[in-house]
Amino acid sequence: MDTKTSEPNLQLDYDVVVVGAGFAGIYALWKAKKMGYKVKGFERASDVGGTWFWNSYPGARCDVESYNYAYFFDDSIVRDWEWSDACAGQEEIQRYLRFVADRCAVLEDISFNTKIESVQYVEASGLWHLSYSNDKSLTCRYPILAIGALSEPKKPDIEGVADFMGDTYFTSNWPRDNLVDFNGKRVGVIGTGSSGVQAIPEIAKAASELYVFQRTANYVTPTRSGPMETELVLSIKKDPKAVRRAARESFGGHTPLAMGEERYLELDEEGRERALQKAWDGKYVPLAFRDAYLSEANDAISDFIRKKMLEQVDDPWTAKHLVPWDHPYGGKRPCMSNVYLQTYNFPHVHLIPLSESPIEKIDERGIKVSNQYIPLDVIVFATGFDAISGPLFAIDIRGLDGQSINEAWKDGPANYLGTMVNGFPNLFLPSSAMSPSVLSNMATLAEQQIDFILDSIDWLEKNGRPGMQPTKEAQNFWQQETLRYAKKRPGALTTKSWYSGANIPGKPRIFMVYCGGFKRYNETCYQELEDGFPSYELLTNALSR
Ligand code: N01
Repeated sequence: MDTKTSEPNLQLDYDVVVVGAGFAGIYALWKAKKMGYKVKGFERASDVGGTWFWNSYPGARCDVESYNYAYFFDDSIVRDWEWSDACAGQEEIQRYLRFVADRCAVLEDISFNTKIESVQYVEASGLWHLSYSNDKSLTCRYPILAIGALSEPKKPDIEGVADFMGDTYFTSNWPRDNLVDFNGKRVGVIGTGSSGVQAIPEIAKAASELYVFQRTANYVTPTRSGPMETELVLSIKKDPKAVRRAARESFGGHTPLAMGEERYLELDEEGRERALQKAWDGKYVPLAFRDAYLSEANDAISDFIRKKMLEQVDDPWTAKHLVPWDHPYGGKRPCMSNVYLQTYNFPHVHLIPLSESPIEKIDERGIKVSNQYIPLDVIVFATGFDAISGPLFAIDIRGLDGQSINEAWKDGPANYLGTMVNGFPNLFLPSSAMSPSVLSNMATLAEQQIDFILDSIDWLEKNGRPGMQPTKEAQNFWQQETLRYAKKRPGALTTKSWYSGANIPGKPRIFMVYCGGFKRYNETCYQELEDGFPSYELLTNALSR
């Protein structure tokens, strides 16, 4: 279809189309409907859940506390749901999302098992044209692509993957039947990020031999998983709105479990060690000091965690290789587990550090690393995602003049406030680049961004404006802001991480997460709204811009 000029009289099918039925998508459908818009949802999976649908590998669990990692827009939902664990597992979170979708009566609005293939702006009519299921399509004025930041698995980039004759699994797309049987098998796991760290101890319970292929070691601190504190639960249920307000006023989109009361710079060596040990015992070691954001404080935290990690592994060679010496704490996404490091104390679990013995290739029967050949029955890829921009690139998205999002972002993501892109009027992108996204509580972010997006749509409708897009100047400013705060975050610009696209060969290296804090982000969004969107171009009619 000619996106530029054709179809001036395109029929409007829906006001709002929401793609994706995870945290953001479910809330968007409910809220848009409640505001009186005609809505439609699409989900490529067979059920709601998003991330929590696909990543059903053994051991999958959230390491943000459940009482924070939840919706707060409806008091009765908060009061009627009981979490069984302070950090709920995948199955429970997916069940929770189904419960919410059901309660909000949005299931009937969603077409499941339906992948949106293209999203194209039709300038002549000022509408978006979405196509799916090969030959079906519809139009809307406001597409909301709630497709998540970690939903496009990284494609295997190891020679010979397709030759392997044994079973292969991806943590990011685990079989729904749960019939994966590792019993008595020789298993290889590639990848030691959050998914690998959670799956490895579970796989080790059944496998006869387990080989872990580790390219980069990660920080691993104790998980906060365990029983919910009754008093905390009662206080949350008493006033959910207060929790919601507090989360938006916080730095990370949630209330931290605890935080050190003293400042690193004001303590002597002994005081620092005491504060670190207290924080370790209380499971808040990243926030051991009030000024933990300082690089000196972060260095002390990193060293302390390294020391604690070394203590948990019996074999000194394995211990040394499991510890991240190459980057500071927080440079990559840290992991949490009480059992991961100890797993290497079992005689059948072997660490293969790829820094010393890189993978040469995979063949029919196993993996060849530089100094040995390892025969395997099963390979598990815990190799992560083409994060943040990858999910958008997997859809053919075209804006003004038929420009694709891939072209617009060929040098890295450019947007304003993480939600809108110049050249793509009325297209909304929650949980995308340059929002607090993965460095905040994604559940809080989902509610905040959908509120802001729908309030913006409502503003357009009430002011008789057919559309908006951020100016290029606003985008440049936001890129600079994102960079300015990234510079302050220890390790952000010096560590190879998926935060900056370094895990995908050829991807531009841009730090893609806004780390100025949730409060500042929320305030900046709502200041725009209050001031009538000064950083945006407001369309006067469908054709003018
Ligand atoms: O993915 P990752 P993930 N050869 O990219 C390695 C969230 N999450 O699925 O670090 C060899 O972190 C790669 O090595 P390197 C969370 O935000 C949350 O584990 O690139 N190795 C790395 O070790 C998390 O950060 C939760 O050198 C290769 C691993 O594979 C995000 O999802 C649970 C390789 C990928 O780690 C992604 O986590 C799970 C290759 N060719 C996930 N390619 C919780 O809330 C990649 N690797 C607990």
